This record gives sequence, C-alpha cells and structure tokens, in this order.
Amino acid sequence: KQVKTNNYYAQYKFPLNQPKRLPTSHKGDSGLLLAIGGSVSMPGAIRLASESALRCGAGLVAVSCHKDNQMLIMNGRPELMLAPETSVLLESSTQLSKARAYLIGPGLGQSDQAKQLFELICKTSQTQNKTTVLDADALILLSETKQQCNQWILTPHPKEAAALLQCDVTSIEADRFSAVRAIANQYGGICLLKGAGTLISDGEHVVINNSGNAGMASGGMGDVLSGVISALVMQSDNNFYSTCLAAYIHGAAADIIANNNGQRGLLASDLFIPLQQLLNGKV
Ligand code: NPW
Ligand code: AMP
Ligand code: MG
Repeated sequence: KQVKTNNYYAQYKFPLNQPKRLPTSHKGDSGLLLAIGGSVSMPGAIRLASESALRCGAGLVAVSCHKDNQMLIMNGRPELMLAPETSVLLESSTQLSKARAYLIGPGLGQSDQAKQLFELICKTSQTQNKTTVLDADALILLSETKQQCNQWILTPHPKEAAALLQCDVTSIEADRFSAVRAIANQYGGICLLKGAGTLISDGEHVVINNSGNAGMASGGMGDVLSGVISALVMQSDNNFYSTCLAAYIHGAAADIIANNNGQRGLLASDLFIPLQQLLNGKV
C-alpha cells in the first residue's frame, strides 16, 4: 500500500475547477455550503468553520445553529447566511437541496436536536450523493450508528477516531496508519486523522501532511480545518486531493503565523488571512 508525503500543494498549486476566477464568475460557481453546528455553549466552532470556508472561496455559506446563537454567529461576519435550526424545517428548505456540500459537527453537541440534524444530513448525503464533511460531535454520533457513505470526509482527532473504531486513544496512536485506513474502509469516503503528522486516507493510500506546528494545539483549530476542506471540495471534483490540499494549507497558514509571532498563543482565527493568501498563491 502506498504512503506519500503531502506535496499536493507544491505539485498542483491551482488544480481547482476554476484555477483563477473567470471575469464572468458568479457566486453560484463556487457553490453554497450548508454548515450545521453551534449548540448553545459552542457558537464559536461553527463560526470559525463557516468563516474559514468563506476565506477559502466558498461562494455562499448558510449556517444552521441553535436559535439563541444565530445573531451571535452572524455578528461581525454579515456575509454569512442563516438556515433553519431544526431538522423538520431544514428538510424542506432550499438550502438543503441547493447546497453543493454539507459540513456537520463543529459545536453541534449531542442533544436530541443534534441527533435529528445528523440523521437528516446522513440520509440526504447518502441519497443525493452529496459531499459531506463530518467533524467533532458528528463523528461521535456516527460512531453510534455505523452508517456508510462514499461521499463522506471524516476528520477525527485521536479521541474521536477511538470512538469510531471502538478502541482507546493509545491503540489509535500506536498505529495511526492502520487506524486512518480502517476508518475510511469502515465508514466509506475519506478519513483525515488529526495530530502532529496528520494522515489522510481513502482506505488504501495514505498521505502524510508535513505542514503545521504545536501552536495548533488550541481550541477551534480543527473547526477551521473543517471549513477549509468544505470550501475546497466545492471547487474541485476530487475529494481526496481537496482534503490533502486543505490539510497542507491549514498547517502552512499556522506556520506563517508562528514564524512571525511564535507558537504559544496562536489562535484559530489567526489563520483566515494566510489561508486566503496561500490559496491564491500570494505567499
Ligand atoms: P483528555 O483530556 O486527554 O482525556 P475537547 P473536542 C480528548 C467543539 N469546540 N488526542 C481530550 O481528552 C467541537 O467542535 C468548540 C487525544 C479532551 O479533553 C466539538 O463540537 C469550540 N485526546 C466539541 O467542542 C472550541 C484528545 O478529547 C477531549 C485529543 C468537542 O470537541 C473547541 C475532548 O476534547 C472545540 O473545537 C487528541 N488530539 N484532542 C468553540 N470555540 O466553540 C482531544 N482529546 O477539546 O473538550 O473537545 O472533542 O475537541
Ligand atoms: P481539533 O482537535 O479538532 O481542534 O483539531 C486540532 C487541529 O490542529 C488539527 O488539524 C491538528 O492536526 C492540529 N494540531 C493539533 N496539535 C498539533 C501539533 N502538535 N502539531 C501539528 N498540528 C497539530
Ligand atoms: Mg475538533
């Protein structure tokens, strides 16, 4: 089985469907992302994910979050839109049918409402073959239901990976290569196993990411990554490639900040502008 280092960025700097924005581009060309998360105690996670998706070229982002958080999440980022907050309302919404990709999990929580949203998104991504990034709480919910879909991109940290494979964190870390392949094979699609030396696998091949630094061990960093992946899959027809590229620029953006300011105190939201610069070849 092949193991490669992540040189996707160096090899194909602009392999997206729209290498450069055409003069005639409109926002529909790069697609609508439906982002679901942001329970009462965690509005920041889905805001970080949604804002990074915008910075990485998503045409439109609509957020489904707890009602109490709607204004907070829109605050200071009026480019974001709202989607219905319950599964019943979301099911008949245009955002669900029109979205080019779904992102579910950042700050979602595991309440009954979260479970219903999770079931709706799983069902719709399976029946409509829609690319869906599952992160954070969505991975814990997935570990309880054992569903499969080839259009899924799963982004566990080691504890979430342990839940998915029903083992402990020590076993995951003892053989990260087997773990990342096993998750992709068991649940379908692509798995990105986080940590120093993030691994990405389609169940067969494994790519090792070589960007990033220990300053990234801070809250919200994974939420940003889920937004980057979501934006890139909407602009490409290759989910594996887009996930590798996202991992690379996520780490590289953190490296740029750390080189200037140091690793300690690096914030997830510091990554937005360097992400945009990297994606556009400006650094
Ligand atoms: P311990 O302490 O080692 O036993 P968090 P999360 C473990 C949202 N967030 N390797 C560690 O366990 C997310 O989106 C919201 C091994 C830790 O205590 C999710 O919806 C934020 N173990 C939700 O919170 C910012 C690791 O897991 C435990 C590990 C839960 O996300 C933060 C739980 O970890 C967060 O993103 C590793 N690499 N990483 C916001 N601003 O709104 C973690 N663990 O950090 O309590 O929660 O699982 O990451
Ligand atoms: P999460 O645990 O979901 O917030 O995700 C944390 C993000 O930061 C993932 O993309 C990790 O790969 C990255 N990260 C955390 N710690 C490190 C580290 N020590 N070195 C490199 N990347 C890290
Ligand atoms: Mg996380």
